[in-house]
Formats: sequence, C-alpha cells, structure tokens
Amino acid sequence: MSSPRPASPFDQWLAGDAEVLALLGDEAERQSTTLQLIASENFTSPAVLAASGSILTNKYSEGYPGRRYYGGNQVADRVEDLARDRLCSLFGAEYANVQPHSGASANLAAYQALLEPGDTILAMRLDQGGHLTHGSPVNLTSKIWNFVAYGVTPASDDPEHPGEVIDFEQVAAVAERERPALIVAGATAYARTIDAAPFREIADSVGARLMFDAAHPAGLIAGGAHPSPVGIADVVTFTTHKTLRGPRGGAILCREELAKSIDAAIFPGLQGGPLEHAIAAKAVAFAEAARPEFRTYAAQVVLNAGALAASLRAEGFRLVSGGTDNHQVLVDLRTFDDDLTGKEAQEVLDRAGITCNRNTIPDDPRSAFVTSGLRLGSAAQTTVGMGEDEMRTIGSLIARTLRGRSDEATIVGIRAEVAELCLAFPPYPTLSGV
Ligand code: DSN
Repeated sequence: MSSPRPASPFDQWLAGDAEVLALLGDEAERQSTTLQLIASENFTSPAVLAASGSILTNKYSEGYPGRRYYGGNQVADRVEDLARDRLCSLFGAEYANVQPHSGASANLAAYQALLEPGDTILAMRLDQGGHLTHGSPVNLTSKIWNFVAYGVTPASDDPEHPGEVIDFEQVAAVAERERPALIVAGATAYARTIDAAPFREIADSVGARLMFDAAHPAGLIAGGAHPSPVGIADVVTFTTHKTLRGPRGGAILCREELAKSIDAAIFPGLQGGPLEHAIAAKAVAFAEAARPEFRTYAAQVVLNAGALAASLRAEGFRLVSGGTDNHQVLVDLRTFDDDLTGKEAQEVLDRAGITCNRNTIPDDPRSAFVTSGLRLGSAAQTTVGMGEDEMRTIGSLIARTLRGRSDEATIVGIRAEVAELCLAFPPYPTLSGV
C-alpha cells in the first residue's frame, strides 16, 4: 500500500525512487496508525530526522576531533565536539565518546578498554533481564571474556514484596567467589529502578570496576526521573534511541582518566569511520533532552507505564516484579491464559495494531523464541502525547485482543479502534509531506 503520509523532512527528494518512497510511506502509515509499545523504541523529533538525513553522511572522519586520518574534517570536528560537550553537560560527565554505532558497540568497547581477554565479568543473565552483550553464550562477548552471572530474587505471592528484583545478596556472593575484574549493572528487560550505589559497594569490596549499561533508562536519567550512575560507575554506556529519544546509536561516558582507553577501544579498536550524520542527530537530541519539557516527558513516561501496569493487573495479568518504576512493563501471560505463549500474543497483537515484543520472564519454562511473556514500553506513545487515560485504554485493548484471539472479527474491530486512537496522536503532525 503506498501512502501520502510524510516519512521524513526530505520526502520530495525521493520522488525519483518510487519504490523506496512507497516503502517509507508504508512505514509512516504503520507508525502513525498502530501503537508503538516496544520498550526500546521512540519517535524522534523532526529535527533529529533532519540531522540524520543530512549531508554529513558523505564524510569520512576516522579518528577524533583534531586527530583525524583524512582531510576536510573542519566541520565534522565541530559537530562531534558539540555532541560531546552537550552530552557531558546533560549528564554532568567528565568525558563522552559519541561514536558507538549502537549499544552493543559501546559495551564491547567498554569491555575492551577496561579488561584483558579472558578476564571475568559479573553481569545479569539474559534470561533474568540482561542483554546479549552481558555474556550470553550466543554473543561474541562470551567468547572473549569469562562471564559469571547474577539474577533476580524469586517471585512471591506477597503483594508487598513481589520479588523478581536484582538479588544483591547473589551479586555480592558471586563477586566474592569469582573476584570479577568488572561488574555490569543494567538490564534490557527489567521494570524496576537500578541504583548504581549498591553495585559500587560490591565492586569496591572485591576490587572490580563498575560499568552501568543505561541503554533503557538513559532518557529517564537525563530527565531526572531515575538516579544517575554518572560519577558512581567507572563507565556508563547507553543507546541514544530508546527513552533518550535520539537517533539510532550509542554513547559512552567516563571519567577523564579513562578517556584515552575508551576512545582507542572504539576507534581503531572496534569501528572504522564514525557516522557524523548520526552524531549531529545525537547532538540535536542531547539539546532536546536538556530542556525543561524533557523532564516533564520523563516523569510522564513513568506515570504512563504505571497506569498501563495497573490496568493489565486488573485484567488478570501477572506482572514480573509486581509492577514498574520505569518505562517497561513485563507481563507474565500464564496467569491470564496458560496456553498463550509470548510468540502467539505478539503475533495477534500485531494484527490488532498493537506493536510489542515477546520476552522471556525470569525462569521461563519456554524458549527465548516462544517465551511466556511480553515486554511493553510507554516511551513512544508518551512522546506523541498520550497520558494515563490512553494507557488504561491500551491495557483494555490488549486484554480484549488476547481474549478474543481466535475470532477474526474481534481482531479487525480492535484494529479499527487502535487506528482511531492513533489518529488523535499523530507522531509527525509538522512534517510537510510529499
Ligand atoms: N534490542 C534492544 C531492546 O529491545 O532492549 C536491546 O539491544
């Protein structure tokens, strides 16, 4: 289906490539008529889109400002310096590297800067909420370094203490036993606040460094809704495109004393030429995140996730850790319907226009491809202006879709309701279009 919906500030320049233009139009249609509940996604501003699509994509800038390997980098140097300065100021950090192409690159570079191959790293297990780069057996990181893991406490029926929060007794015990060179704090599927301070205490007790992977909460930290690990952890890595609402990419913050090792680990250690167009877009996003409106946004993201969580609980879903403190809601589908897998739920919700991802839950009896859970996020729909009322509506739409999943008419009806809800909250009302 081709669509007149604007997909970027530069659609008119794509008029000569009807196929790509049509595909972008279809994606614009999808993004603006369906609900985006993937916890790692967001809607950037048109200004971020414009910088991402800029002529800086033409430039090779291997190296760093003032120390490039090719000529013609006078402007690229200023762009990258601006991004670094804005990022340091946003987080109160001593040093920033804005070149990582992704969070995975940022993590690999941080390990490379801080460790020797074969060193031991203590990080969260993937099936308890950790990331692939936290030592999953299928990831390169586990082939270079020796990972040992911590997880979450067991689930409990006590509503006051539902469990499934980081097990700090386990973190301390494994650290004491394994004497890791590095402890990694941070998760990819975890709905609670992660405080760097107890990790620091444990790291100090065994002489380990501390890295904080803030990929998910970076925007909540920048917006003052979550505690900052900057100044506590030795290195903070994150992606720029999740709650921080910038272009797809990564960044690293560290103390001045680690700056040289971090820089060398990214280039020439891991990457070639930086993506200066993405770095310009990061600079735009960092300035946006420093505005007072972003603090309001970050607070609303947390309120919205809370409202979504409450409505799902009322519909009979069990939530991992009992609720949320951040932008994520992790749903255990088994209390709602023991036969319903995460995979089937994701697929039927997709047909109803509700976009999310299946996710393992702690101690999931099903495989990572099938799963017993769903991960939902409030960051993107909060950007377009949805509030707690809309989140409650979304909770009810999810429950109705999953209850009525074998009835095609129900799914078609909900798809229409979703489109109507989205129509009132367009992600890009100011783009001029083709
Ligand atoms: N894939 C990202 C996420 O969805 O959380 C992490 O890399």
